[in-house]
Amino acid sequence: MGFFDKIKKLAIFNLFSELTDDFYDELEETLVMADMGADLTMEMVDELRDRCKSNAIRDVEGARACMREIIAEKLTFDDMAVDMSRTPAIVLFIGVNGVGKTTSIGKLAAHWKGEGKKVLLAAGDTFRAAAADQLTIWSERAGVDIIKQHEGADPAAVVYDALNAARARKADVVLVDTAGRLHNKQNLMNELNKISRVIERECPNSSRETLLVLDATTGQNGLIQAQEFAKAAGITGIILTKLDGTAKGGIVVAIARQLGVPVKFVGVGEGVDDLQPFDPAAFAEALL
Ligand SMILES: Nc1nc2c(ncn2[C@@H]2O[C@H](COP(=O)(O)OP(=O)(O)OP(=O)(O)O)[C@@H](O)[C@H]2O)c(=O)[nH]1
Ligand SMILES: [Mg+2]
Repeated sequence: MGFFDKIKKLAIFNLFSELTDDFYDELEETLVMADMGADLTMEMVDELRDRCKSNAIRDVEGARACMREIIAEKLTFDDMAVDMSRTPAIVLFIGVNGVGKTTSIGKLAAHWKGEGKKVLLAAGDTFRAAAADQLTIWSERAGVDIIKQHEGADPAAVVYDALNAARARKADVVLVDTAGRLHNKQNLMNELNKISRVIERECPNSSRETLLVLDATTGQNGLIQAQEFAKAAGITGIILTKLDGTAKGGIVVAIARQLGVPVKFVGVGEGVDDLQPFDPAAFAEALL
């Protein structure tokens, strides 16, 4: 079983034998149903028609290969990997409530630890005591250190502590958890800015990423929210979780396209191995 086997294939290419108008109509409908969004669907189907015409492709298998290329192209950016060139690299995880921030940090901590990196977790969600407890369980599971404070502490102060610890312990990467928040809550957005300022001040030479965590099952609505969020906080990549819970893998393409930043990881389950670096070509192949 490959990692993307939990994503439902779009069967359209098995239903037709010729590239008729019916085929293209059905393809459009299938892509919209898969959460690609109407605009992106039109754009891609037009591209497919053009490419099939200019390359004299007349069979469905040829069109399938062509469509895979188109999808993979839309998902490929220069900076697919998390930048860890300047240590301690700092990765901030943000997003609305319950999308999978803490779980993704736990999975990534295990993943990077497994690669031999020294990982440190920062429990920047001080909103509930349970949040730090949850992250602590993940830190124990992954065998990595965690820096935390009491409930209600200033998240920026936790991050400050974590960065000092990271320098002292020569950590390769610090993963910063934050409380779930809505993009339109200005005070909570200011809190993220404060965290960013602390990072900038304490570790001006570090590699930095801000990853927006999105729940794939919220589909097109989540996309609109995410756009606002990205505007308010600034993001360098996306983690798309819960792709196992939806038959609508097209949301991956729509999000990367509309936010203009790469999907860097996808989650397909609650287990420690259910998060992986995102591979556009493998994904396109799984989808079609
Ligand atoms: N099926 C599935 N469940 C996931 C995935 N990622 C996270 N979850 C589950 O989603 C729920 C919420 O995950 P959390 O990591 O606590 O989410 P969060 O964004 O930290 O939530 P808050 O801190 O409350 O904002 C948990 O039950 C996770 O196990 C995924 O890729 N697939
Ligand atoms: Mg959390």
